[in-house]
Amino acid sequence: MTILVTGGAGFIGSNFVLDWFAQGAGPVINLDKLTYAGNPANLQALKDNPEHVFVHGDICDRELVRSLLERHAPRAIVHFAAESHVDRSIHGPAEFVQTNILGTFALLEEARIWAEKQAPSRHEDFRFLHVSTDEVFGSLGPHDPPFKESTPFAPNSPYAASKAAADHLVRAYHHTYGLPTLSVNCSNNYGPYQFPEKLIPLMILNAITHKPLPVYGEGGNVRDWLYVQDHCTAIRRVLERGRVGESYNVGGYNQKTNLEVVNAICALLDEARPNRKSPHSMLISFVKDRPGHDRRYAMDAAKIAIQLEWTPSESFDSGLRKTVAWYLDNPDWVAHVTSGAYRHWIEKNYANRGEA
Ligand code: NAD
Ligand code: TDX
Repeated sequence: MTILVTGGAGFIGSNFVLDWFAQGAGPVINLDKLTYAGNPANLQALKDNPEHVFVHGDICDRELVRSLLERHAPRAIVHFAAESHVDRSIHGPAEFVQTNILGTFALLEEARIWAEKQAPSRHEDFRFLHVSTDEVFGSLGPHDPPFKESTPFAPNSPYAASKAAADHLVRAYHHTYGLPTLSVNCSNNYGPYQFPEKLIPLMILNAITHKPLPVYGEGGNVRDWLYVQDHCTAIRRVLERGRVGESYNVGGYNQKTNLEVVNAICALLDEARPNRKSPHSMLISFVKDRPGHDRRYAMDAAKIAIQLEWTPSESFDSGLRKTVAWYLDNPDWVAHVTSGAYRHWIEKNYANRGEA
């Protein structure tokens, strides 16, 4: 049966849709506004697949969402669509409130109204799955235990606050209206098709073009890296077997400082694209820190491991090797996403950072 995916032309959404078809899991209606982060080229492999229906539109457009639900009667909504970059939320939070909070509200309302009109068994089988983030839990100190599902929310950036608000709405729609919801809070994803505003693709692409590698602060902030394919497997598992009304933390068990990540990328590029004059790590440049920069994220993913038997299968070394290879092997994709508006963003975010 059909599912409705939102944001399926973005990084995680497109990996999810490609993976969904690779599993032969059924038709997908893919609703995406194609913001700067949405890229139809990510879905090129599906261009002749009649089971993939791409709809260019906004999740805030309630009439459009209503018509898609009525026409396609999906068994689930898998909701990825969001403004997703913390630095952009610092420069301009309004879009984050609009899409992440009001857009999620629009989807929840239309899903609730539609689901309530279905036969009881159909209503019971329907799922609304929200893809959220570890950032809703705030920042950890070096010796704090990882975030659990029960950790209180303490979002610090406008992005994190908007995702936390969306999580709260999802929870309320289950509690108040009985909408069969599920939430996944995951750590930093990396892998193919990630827009190069995020740490890993930015560093790969800057390094191969011999540009400085801008590490915020002293590079000691820690993230828990999750290979995107593992995240897609976790989402499928939660959709199939997750307990309605609950949330699941998903992490990669790969806590690394940013400097460790950047050095690992440089070492892989020294192998793949040796530079006779100097190692790639010579390009590292410590720049002014992100305001309110969360120090550390780490996920306790025991609940999904015990209840749903999911654990990640990629190690950081193998996942990073695949990721670097993908960016080196796809120069056309890279050329397309790094033109025009991307250059404006790089100028805006990095021009006044100087050295730390
Ligand atoms: P992304 O920025 O790469 O893609 C977002 C997609 O949503 C784009 O295709 C964009 O066009 C679309 N979109 C934006 N606004 C829309 C709107 N109003 N209507 C319809 N489509 C719209 O994001 P991503 O990294 O793939 O993240 C996907 C989801 O996962 C987000 O909800 C994000 O908060 C969450 N998440 C991401 C990470 C990560 O490391 N990337 C980690 C945890 C959670
Ligand atoms: O140029 C940079 N230099 C740098 O040091 C960039 C872009 C980032 N960083 C640091 C900031 C973070 O400590 O690297 C770390 C990772 O940064 P991002 O890739 O921007 O990710 P982060 O802020 O951790 O948020 C990500 O994980 C949670 C995603 O972007 C979110 O969508 C997700 O919810």
